[in-house]
Parts: sequence; structure tokens; C-alpha cells
Amino acid sequence: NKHHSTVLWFTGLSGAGKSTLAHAVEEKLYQLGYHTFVLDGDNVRHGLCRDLGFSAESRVENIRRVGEVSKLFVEAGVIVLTAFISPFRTDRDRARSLLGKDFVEIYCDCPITICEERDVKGLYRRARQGEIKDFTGISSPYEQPEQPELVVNTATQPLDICVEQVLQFLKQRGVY
Ligand code: GGZ
Repeated sequence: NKHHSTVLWFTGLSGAGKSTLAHAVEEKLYQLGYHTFVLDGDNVRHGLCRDLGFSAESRVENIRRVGEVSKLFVEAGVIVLTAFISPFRTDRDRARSLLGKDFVEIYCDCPITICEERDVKGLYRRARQGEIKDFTGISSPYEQPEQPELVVNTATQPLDICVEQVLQFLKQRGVY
């Protein structure tokens, strides 16, 4: 069961499908016998990062910690899948530097119009009404990746196609 432990760094807007895609890819890799782990808001923001909110400074620190924890997982031989908005290019680039060749940036490309239309959790509506401040895409910036390893069009492609696209890329790269 030889593989290169790696971080698959999913980035994109709230509601773009990062977490869904990361978990679906993880499921496939797990079935193939790989040791995998998903880091996302659900298991990080309630524990390790419970002291952080959504100001720019908090996001910088959130992503710094996620990068460092990912590095530890990689050293332990795990394929890590991170699903955070990670809105700032410099923060993603810092994670990239930390991880060197073991870093794959995957941009979940979904226009805000679509995320807002779907509004699965009603957060965009609340952000528009001013109930949530510093909301990404509305009142806080999102800086698109300039040279991600992979762009997945989560707006138009069904989940299974997105999963296949990621797996195909990983195979090509020799991750599995
Ligand atoms: C953006 C927010 C905010 C604000 C709460 N801005 O769609 P979700 O709900 O489940 O995922 C979003 C999640 C974003 O946390 P991250 O740790 O990924 O952000 S970052 O990488 O920027 O540190 C959203 C919810 O938290 N959420 N308030 N103001 N998203």
C-alpha cells in the first residue's frame, strides 16, 4: 500500500461544495485502502480553533493552524483533505511553502450567484440582511487561486464527475 502522503487543499466560497467533495474523494481513497483524514470547519472550528471567528486576522490564524496540523498528518503518513474557504492567497501560499511537493491546491469554482441561489444553510440571506458580518463574498473578500493544481467546476458538474476528476489527477500525479 505504497503512496505519497499529501494534502489536498480544497478552497472556494461557502456552499461551493468543498466539504462534500473532500468527503466523497476520501471515501473512494479509503475504499482503496489508503489512510485518509478530512479536516474541515466541523472538526476544527469547534476544537483546535474555537477561539477564532471570521475577522481577517482570525482567518489568517485558522489557516495557519490548519496548515501546521496538515503537515503533522502528512508526517504521520496520512492523505489529508482540507476543506476551508481559505480566502487569502498569501495564507494558501504559506501552507504550500510549508508542505512543499506534498500540496495540491484544488479550487472549487462556483460563482457566488450559484452559492447564494442554493444557500443551503441560509447564511447568504443572513449575511445580506447584515445578521452575519464579514461574510465571504458579501462583506469579506475571496481571492481566487491563480495557479491551482486543479480547478473543479462544482457549479455545473455533478458530484461524481468532480470526484472522478480529482481521482484522475491524483493517479496521474502518483498519489495513489
Ligand atoms: C464565511 C462563515 C462565516 C463568515 C460562519 N464567512 O458553508 P459553511 O458555513 O458550512 O462553511 C462556512 C464556514 C467557513 O469557515 P472556514 O474555517 O472554512 O473559513 S476560513 O477558511 O475563511 O477561515 C460557513 C461558516 O463557516 N461561516 N460565518 N462570516 N463563512
